[in-house]
Amino acid sequence: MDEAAVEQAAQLLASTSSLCISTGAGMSAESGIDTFRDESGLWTKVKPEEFATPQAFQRDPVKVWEWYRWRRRELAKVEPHDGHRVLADWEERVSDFTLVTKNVDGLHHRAGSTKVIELHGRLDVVRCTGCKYEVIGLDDLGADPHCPECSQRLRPGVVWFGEALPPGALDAAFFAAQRCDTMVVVGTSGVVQPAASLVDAAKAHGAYVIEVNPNPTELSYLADVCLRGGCQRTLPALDAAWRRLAS
Ligand code: BV8
Repeated sequence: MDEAAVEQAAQLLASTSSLCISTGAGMSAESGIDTFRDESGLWTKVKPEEFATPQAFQRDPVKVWEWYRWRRRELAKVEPHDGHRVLADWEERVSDFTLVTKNVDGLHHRAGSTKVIELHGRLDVVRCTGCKYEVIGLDDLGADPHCPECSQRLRPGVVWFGEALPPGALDAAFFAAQRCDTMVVVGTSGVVQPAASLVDAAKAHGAYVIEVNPNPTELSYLADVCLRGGCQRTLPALDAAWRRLAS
């Protein structure tokens, strides 16, 4: 790991008074959850237009549900890692702290984070397509679950491509991005919109940007510091460097 880059990033954190974190699928890779666009990512195995759009669900709800049923089963086996726990600790380190995630795995909450904005919903939420009924948790709901209240089909509580993000969440995320003085972007390729534009919004008003990602991304050009490593080790190393400066 590039010690000088870690030190430089720690200097930025030591002087932040408004910190915004933006995480993507790479945040959970080392917990054992596939990312989407890495060489072994989900989109190399299935096509998003066949599994992650309202049209796909309309076309073949049982096929789409089966894919989410499999992802929910996999999610039930994994735990947050030290990188998730570091971000949970940082809530106490900075009074104005926001964690925005595109992840649907709930691992930030399980690691103890409370100030979380979830832009794309949750895999452990299943909701009715016909009424307000919803089920929380990862229990197996069978091959083609229907609502016990109105008998309509149930669907995953996630935001599909072509669906609007939860309006309150998106506004709150941009509000945090536009007021932070430092943004740490962890484990995202920066492809999916409008979430990816949060970094532009932060940069546009002069925030420092730290990228934590083993690979260069579409957002790297906006970063003041790039920490090229997996977040399970990089975030604890950054945390330790920050604590040394603060002591
Ligand atoms: C919207 C939930 C408008 C579901 C997800 C045509 C029609 C309609 C919309 C569009 C269109 N063209 C473009 C769009 C916009 C579209 C979009 O962005 N498309 C992209 C593909 C170009 N966006 C949308 O459709 C959004 N909605 O625009 O609505 C609207 C407005 C009003 C009314 C109606 C409509 C909705 C987007 C949400 C889609 N849902 N997920 C599910 O999970 O099944 S997206 C899903 O993919 C994730 O949530 C996440 O956001 C995204 C994956 O991105 P990343 O998190 O960045 O992950 P990725 O695999 O790409 O990268 C992983 C990174 O981690 C890599 O860089 C890797 O190097 C790094 N990494 C790996 N290991 C580690 C690591 N980093 C650190 N440590 C490690 N160990």
